[in-house]
Amino acid sequence: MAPTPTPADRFTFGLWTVGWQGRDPFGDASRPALDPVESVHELAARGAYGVTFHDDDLVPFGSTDGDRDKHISRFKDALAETGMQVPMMTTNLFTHPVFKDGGFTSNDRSVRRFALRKVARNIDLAAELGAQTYVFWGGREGAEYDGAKDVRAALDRYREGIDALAGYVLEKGYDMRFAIEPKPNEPRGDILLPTVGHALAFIAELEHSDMVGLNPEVGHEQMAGLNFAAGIAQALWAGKLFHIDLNGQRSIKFDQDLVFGHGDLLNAFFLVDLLEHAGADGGPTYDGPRHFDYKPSRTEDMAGVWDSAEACMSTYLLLKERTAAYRADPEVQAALEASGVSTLRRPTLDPGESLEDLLADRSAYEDFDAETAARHGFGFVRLNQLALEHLLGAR
Ligand code: GLT
Ligand code: MN
Ligand code: MN
Repeated sequence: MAPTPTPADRFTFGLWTVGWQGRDPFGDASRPALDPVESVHELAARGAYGVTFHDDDLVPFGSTDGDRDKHISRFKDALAETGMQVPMMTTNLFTHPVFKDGGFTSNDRSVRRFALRKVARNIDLAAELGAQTYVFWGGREGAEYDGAKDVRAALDRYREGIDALAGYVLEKGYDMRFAIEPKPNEPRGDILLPTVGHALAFIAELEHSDMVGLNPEVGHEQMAGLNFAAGIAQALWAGKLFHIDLNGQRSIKFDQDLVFGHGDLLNAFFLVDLLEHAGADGGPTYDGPRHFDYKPSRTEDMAGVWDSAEACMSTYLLLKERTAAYRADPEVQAALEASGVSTLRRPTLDPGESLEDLLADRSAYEDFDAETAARHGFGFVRLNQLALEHLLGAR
């Protein structure tokens, strides 16, 4: 039996996820438009904690101020009726053709200025709704042709944009941090800040780098052939995991945005283990919302949309249970010990030991028997099989 989600699990969904109508480069919409108010009610009924959205998900691009107010006010009513939260918001800088060459990094300066205004306006709304994380996914910030974009200038403009907006948040006194979402490609041929690593390096160059972190997405790292759980571990290590986009992806291909776990399931198992049980005290390492950024497959009707939202949450909870059982299993603990996993936490040098001391330690080099040390196996395969057996419910 799959566990039942509750708001305490802090599951959130983008309005654009369940609201995706199934339009793709080859086909028209396969589902009707979904009213954001209905999404709030349907997700609340299923135990979600909140929703997230782009400005244009709630207020269609080009709406009058009067219409904008109406959209916002009935959405607020839905939040009040259901108790749903809005912990994260973001900006659509990719759908309207004005952003065809990007927002912050468009070669057209007037577009860059318009983009900054569009973000600032929505940051005000985000603050009003209590969103503490503001995401920047630069899907159109990139190019198809190497000669078409001066990448160094584009990075300057990207930094200028984030610095200016971070300064705005600080000046306004909003309780808000920024989270950059990397993606290697699609819709652009190549996107700037393609991976967690690139984004971390970029953040280090920012004026207000302490208030800027990451919103990594499972599928986006996997599109680049990278290990998502390992990337998340590095983001945590750097103190930069501000938010997360959970979904599924099967190998290096177009962005599939499948249900969480419907891709590399074993990596999802270790991701949940990392998020939930890898803190110093055996508790969570990440305390933000568990946010699903997936697309209900185009083959599904509305019943299938809600089934897929439930699937994301129950997969997460099942993995949480399975990883807890894995950690509690004495055989796993013995295997972890035998594999030296916990020993890696021990510093390589003794307290107070200098490199000079190490150079003087004959046991570390002159008398070290590399042949003997090379002979023992680490038992990683057995450890992985134990994880798989827990994952399959065989233990
Ligand atoms: C878009 C993208 C997602 C981002 C969203 C935030 S929008 O659907 O594919 O990965 O998280 O802008
Ligand atoms: Mn995606
Ligand atoms: Mn995403």
